[in-house]
Amino acid sequence: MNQTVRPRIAASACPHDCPSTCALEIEIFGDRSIGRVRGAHDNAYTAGVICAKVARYAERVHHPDRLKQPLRRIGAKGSGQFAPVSWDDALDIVAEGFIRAEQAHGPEAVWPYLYAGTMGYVMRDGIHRLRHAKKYSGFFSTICVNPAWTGFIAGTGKLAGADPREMAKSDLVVIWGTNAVNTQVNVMTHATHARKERGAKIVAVDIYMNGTMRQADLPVLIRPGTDGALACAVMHCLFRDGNADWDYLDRYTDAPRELAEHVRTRDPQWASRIAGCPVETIEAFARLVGENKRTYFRLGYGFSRSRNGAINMHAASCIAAVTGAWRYEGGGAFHNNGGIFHLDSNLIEGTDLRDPSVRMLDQSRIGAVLTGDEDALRGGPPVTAMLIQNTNPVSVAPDQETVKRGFARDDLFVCVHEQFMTDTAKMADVVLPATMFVEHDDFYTAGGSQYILLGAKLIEPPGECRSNHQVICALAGRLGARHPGFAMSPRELIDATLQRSGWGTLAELEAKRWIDCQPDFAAAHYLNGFAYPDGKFRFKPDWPNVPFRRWHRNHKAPSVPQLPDHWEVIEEADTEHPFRLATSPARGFLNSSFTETPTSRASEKRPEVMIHPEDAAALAVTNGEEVRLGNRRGAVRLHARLFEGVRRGVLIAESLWPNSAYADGRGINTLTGADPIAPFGGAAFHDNKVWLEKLAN
Ligand SMILES: Nc1nc2c(c(=O)[nH]1)N[C@H]1C(S)=C(S)[C@@H](COP(=O)(O)OP(=O)(O)OC[C@H]3O[C@@H](n4cnc5c(=O)[nH]c(N)nc54)[C@H](O)[C@@H]3O)O[C@H]1N2
Ligand SMILES: Nc1nc2c(c(=O)[nH]1)N[C@H]1C(S)=C(S)[C@@H](COP(=O)(O)OP(=O)(O)OC[C@H]3O[C@@H](n4cnc5c(=O)[nH]c(N)nc54)[C@H](O)[C@@H]3O)O[C@H]1N2
Ligand code: SF4
Ligand SMILES: [Mo]
Repeated sequence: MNQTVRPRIAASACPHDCPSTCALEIEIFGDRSIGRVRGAHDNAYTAGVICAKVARYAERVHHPDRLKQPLRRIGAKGSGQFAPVSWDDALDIVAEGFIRAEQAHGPEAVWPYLYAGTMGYVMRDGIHRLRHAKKYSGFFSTICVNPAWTGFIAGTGKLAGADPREMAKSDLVVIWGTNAVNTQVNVMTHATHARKERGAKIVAVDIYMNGTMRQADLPVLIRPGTDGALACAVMHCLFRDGNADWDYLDRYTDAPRELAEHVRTRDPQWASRIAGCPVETIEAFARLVGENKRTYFRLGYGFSRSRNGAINMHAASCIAAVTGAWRYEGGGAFHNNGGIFHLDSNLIEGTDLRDPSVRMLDQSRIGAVLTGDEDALRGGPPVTAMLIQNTNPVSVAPDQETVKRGFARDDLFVCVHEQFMTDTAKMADVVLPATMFVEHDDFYTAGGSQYILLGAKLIEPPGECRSNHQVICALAGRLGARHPGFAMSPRELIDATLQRSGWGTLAELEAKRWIDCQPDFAAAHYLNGFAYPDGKFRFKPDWPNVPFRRWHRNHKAPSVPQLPDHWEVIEEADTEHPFRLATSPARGFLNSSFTETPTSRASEKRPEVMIHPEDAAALAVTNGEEVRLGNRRGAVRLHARLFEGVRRGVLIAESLWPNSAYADGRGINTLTGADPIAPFGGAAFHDNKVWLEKLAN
């Protein structure tokens, strides 16, 4: 790249699966190169700040290892032996593979599998149009948001909350179960603004002293999976100390007296025994919440990734209703804004072609699905063909040994469309090279703020890379799939979708760069009532009927506690497995993305597990020593890092390294389970019991 040439600056949006969805400004050189990436200053949420890994995006776009031509497998499955092939031949092979599967077992034998490598609507969701048109097996998305969204909606009735920018106007910001310093820097921008401008306090609730906890005025360090107990004790104190807003409770909530009675026995002593944090810390937390009506609860995903995660999310969200914090600017709760954008997704997803009788397969249970588990297959045919876009399940999915056994099947035909030769691409029969966000047109909505943003094509892709949309439309042609969306360009799809959804035109979005979709104060704070027919917040949700993904009940409704509580369904440690392991996100990576960029790899160094020095001493493990972690699902080898900031009995492995970065090729998800989280599924990535041993040498 010739840095003496002055670049032009182009607007874009970060495509990654991160709540922030930052508004970007990107240096463009000619029609093939990008330079530095910065956060847009005039975007009120991004406010000029982005994370380091995306600031260095040129490393990823211009990475020498990018896939640049279609490949066909020539060695054994997983051997990594591929030969180049033309696009036409590659697409023919894929279409033939799908037709063969359909002829043998019916269309449900084909399973299109996706996730959020790009959050762009056109590129991420177009694969649904193909599956609806062909009646391929459905994709029940559970791996990330399911427990958290269900838990939040259980209370409010809707996935939306107080304007995230209001954090800057709060007197107390509670950052609960999200390591915002790593995973969404902008939360810290607004929370620290409140601290500077108003003397606001920051409370963080987490299971280790991560970067966010270290910045908090009051870090509340608890045992994994015990947030329900903490929330109950905080509510106990609020009722006890006269800090409950009874006028608000009577007007806006369903069962306040039952709740008050229920938490009367759940005092800080009770919670301290379960959650492990001192009674004084719980009292101090409750006092801060009680004394500051403008308390903003920023509830993250982390604490929902336990077997009781949906219940715990709901319990935490109840606190704001007890104090009536919702009444005040800078007060209330927020998790995600998915409920405010009301997009008409039909042209992109082909929802008009959806046949509700087609089975839905659980994303998180991909291992069970591919190894023929009858329950996972829901009584239907085996899966014998897959198209995979924007995801890397051989690394990111739980129960990795089972996933690997599934992908190793010789009777399974797999096409992976990717930017890099990932753990999943290595298992494919056909690998197709994909564009990156600066190389195609798309639009985005932000989960953690309130914008619709445009990310237009800015440069030409390298080699023969093609976008997801191009691949889906080319396959649709070969497979005889029909829908108006297949004949439209990405720009036409964006324009038509915006217009149908009431958000203007593409030309308008292009001129403005983003649309601020923030509902007004009364709506965002539910001052006209919560989103249930009676307008009341639910302390006592009707769990099986929480208004989320009503169209698909994948799991038998388990008996979930009716009121907020500590639900004892987590994988508690036992004598054989004395440790609890969480696999929290690493700062330099984004799931398995950026594990290929040199500066991210350098910042993360190597796969490590954090352990308390006294636990390490008891096992005679020294700092930096290689150890083995295991449970009934398998074992992994990685290096111990002694750290006072984890609790005794808890281990933290900031993930997700590629499997090849581990001594024996087994990644951290070897240890995580795929049994669904109640009530609607999900993966309990931070809820694992394990043993730890020194390597025998
Ligand atoms: N740098 C970076 N950024 C990312 C990602 C990444 O991998 N790396 N991933 C992206 C994605 S896909 C998502 S969904 C978001 C997720 O972002 P977050 O909302 O931050 O959720 P998690 O990343 O799962 O975990 C956040 C924190 O929850 C803690 N935690 C785990 N179990 C418990 C518990 O039982 N109780 C409490 N109180 N805390 C617990 C973890 O230790 C961690 O510090 O981040 C996105 N941003
Ligand atoms: N142990 C553990 N496991 C976890 C988690 C955890 O906290 N701990 N977090 C979980 C969570 S929250 C999530 S969301 C999942 C995420 O898991 P994934 O959705 O698999 O996310 P990534 O690992 O980022 O992989 C996305 C892939 O998409 C590719 N990609 C990006 N853009 C495009 C595109 O436009 N076209 C195509 N064809 N490909 C593209 C990237 O190169 C990358 O390889 O992981 C889960 N796994
Ligand atoms: S903070 Fe999140 S949205 Fe913003 S640039 Fe980084 S990964 Fe993208
Ligand atoms: Mo996620």
